Amino acid sequence: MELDVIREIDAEVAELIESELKRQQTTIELIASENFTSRAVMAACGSVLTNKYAEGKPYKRFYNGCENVDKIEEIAQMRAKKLFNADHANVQPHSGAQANMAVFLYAVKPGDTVMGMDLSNGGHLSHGSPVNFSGLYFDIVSYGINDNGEIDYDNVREIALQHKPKLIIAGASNYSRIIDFKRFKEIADEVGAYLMADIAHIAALVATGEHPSPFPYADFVTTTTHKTLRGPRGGIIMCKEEHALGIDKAVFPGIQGGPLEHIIAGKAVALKEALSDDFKKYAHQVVLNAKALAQSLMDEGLDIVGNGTDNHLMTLDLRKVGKTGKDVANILELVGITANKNTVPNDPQSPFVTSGVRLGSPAATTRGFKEDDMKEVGKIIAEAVKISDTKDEDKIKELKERSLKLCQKYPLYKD
Ligand code: DSN
Repeated sequence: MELDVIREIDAEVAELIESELKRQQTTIELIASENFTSRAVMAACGSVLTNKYAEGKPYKRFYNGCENVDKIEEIAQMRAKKLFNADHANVQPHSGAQANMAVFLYAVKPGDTVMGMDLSNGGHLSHGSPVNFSGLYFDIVSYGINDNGEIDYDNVREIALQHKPKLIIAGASNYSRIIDFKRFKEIADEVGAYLMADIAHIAALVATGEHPSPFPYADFVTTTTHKTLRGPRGGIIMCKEEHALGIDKAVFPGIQGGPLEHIIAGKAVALKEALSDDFKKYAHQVVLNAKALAQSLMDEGLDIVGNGTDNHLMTLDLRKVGKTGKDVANILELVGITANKNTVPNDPQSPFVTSGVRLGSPAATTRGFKEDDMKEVGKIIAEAVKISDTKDEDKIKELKERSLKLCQKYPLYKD
């Protein structure tokens, strides 16, 4: 229906959207940061709210005519606070990186020392990468993970004691173990640092009790809304009441102008969904499915960093089989599985090649996949790894049919 409306004006773009829909319907999505949001969320994002300017906060705007978006934004704030048990929520950040940037603007000054997880160890660009604002304007010290894929908290403490950061970031884009926020808080307190938890990846698990909450330990909690949380692309900052005013100012006018009220409406709808019992079951299944996939891959003789996972993701370590992440991610695409290459601890390959592939269960779980399906996915991946050099066409065809069969078992965006 929406496509017909677009097609009337722009057949070229309509065709590409249709083709993307088909790609999503017919491939197994294992990118750990992706998900399939509901039609209700998409409808909110595609609504008339896109027409409205609303700089400022609900009921304190710089534009008139905000009576509806005020209420919508307030609902989104209330739901975020309820879901995460937070004192304060700002739902305006356009993305997770923007949310992190606003915390930096509020909590530290250019040149101050900030400590985060190294990007190649599973951190995030906005946690101090030299090519990101965080690394360009702040003095960054990084911690990593050990060979078992775990944060070494004694080492984090040593680094913190040595460098006395003003802000410590606990959170990751590729970490498969439970994060000990209490331990991070003890370290932050010892050196007088603020603690920011970036729960972008594990948001749904935190919201449903599948992962311990960063509250009451963190001063600031940032998240995206589109990963495990299954909402529209965007960010949220939550914080203790004492920081509320400063964080709001950092978002606007600090780093953003007009909030995207259509996306905020999408966030409100997604947060309502996330408060449901069904979502609790979903988050639990996400973890069961990730564990089942990790086990299946290990049963097939492949290595997983840390020999398993406690959350929604894992990293396939290809060093033992002499393959690269780049080649394996590419062959997976040919057999109908989407994933991304990723470094493993002490990776001998460059970040453009890597020795690993990150795999996640959130999107497949939304489709309806259960443990047995993930077991079959593991088997398909293991077969694909074997042919990543030869690209045996018959085998590719066979594996692609097996992937498609799973997708057809769980139709997406059909009704
Ligand atoms: N790009 C996201 C991820 O894939 O984890 C992080 O922002």
